[in-house]
Amino acid sequence: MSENNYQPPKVWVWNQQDGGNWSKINRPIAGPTHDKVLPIGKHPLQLYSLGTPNGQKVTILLEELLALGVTEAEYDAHLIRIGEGDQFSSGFVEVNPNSKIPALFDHSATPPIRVFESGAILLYLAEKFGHFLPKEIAARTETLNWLFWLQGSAPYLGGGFGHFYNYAPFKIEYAINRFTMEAKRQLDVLDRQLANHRFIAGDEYSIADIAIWPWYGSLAQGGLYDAAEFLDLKSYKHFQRWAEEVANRPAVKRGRKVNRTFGDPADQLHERHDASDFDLRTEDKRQSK
Ligand SMILES: N[C@@H](CCC(=O)N[C@@H](CS)C(=O)NCC(=O)O)C(=O)O
Repeated sequence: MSENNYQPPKVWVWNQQDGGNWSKINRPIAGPTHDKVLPIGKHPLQLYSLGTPNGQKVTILLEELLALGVTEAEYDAHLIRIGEGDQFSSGFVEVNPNSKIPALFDHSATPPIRVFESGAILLYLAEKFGHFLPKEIAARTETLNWLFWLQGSAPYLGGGFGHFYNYAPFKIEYAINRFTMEAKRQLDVLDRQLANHRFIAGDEYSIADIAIWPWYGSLAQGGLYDAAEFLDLKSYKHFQRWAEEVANRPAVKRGRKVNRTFGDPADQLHERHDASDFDLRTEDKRQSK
């Protein structure tokens, strides 16, 4: 194994040059960097987000609710470009003091309710509308087990494996080994659970699937980090079967497009204010005008 000779100093001092790809946005302090009010659209639900896996969780749930005919779940999705520091505006810090997408204001309440942390947003919307979270105590608890599992596990996949395998300015064998081991262990957890269940928490599609798919399902389909071969993803057969079934749901396909700023322009809907935006305002259409 390769080594280096770095010794931590007595007191850590921030060196902005050290941050690799994310050095522009990573800071050791919280709080706003500039004054800016958030835009407010026409629906009660105002989402401030970006089409990363954490952002996709919420737009997939909202599209699933709308597909069930829950018209009160209509929403405006405003784009927060985290690479440009939009998450540090005074308005965004009011909706999420942690300065991370996704964040939601529900204006159907007075004063409006703020919801941050994608897991909290999924729980809030599932409870508010009474879908995708079973009411019976055992099934509800199992669903929440997996929702909390995802919130605790995904940072090892994204901030750990994804960071060191994909984003770090140089490859560190120790870090890649440590987080690959954990990512593969997590994949095996999912594969074993899905060997006996159609969906993550049982027979019913739920916010557990909606939370887990954008991270692990997308990874399974080669959509994250281009690591399918490295992680030998095809060997997790039950997990692959589930990933494909969820990916084929029309609401999942729509939810993945919202606030997306990368990939095929036909799959990017930077802002969503109306259901017709999927037909009229994707980037391919906007660019050809
Ligand atoms: N635990 C949070 C994580 C959210 C998160 O990490 N969001 C990232 C994008 S996926 C972000 O906004 N990063 C901006 C930053 O770190 O400044 C959640 O689940 O909502």
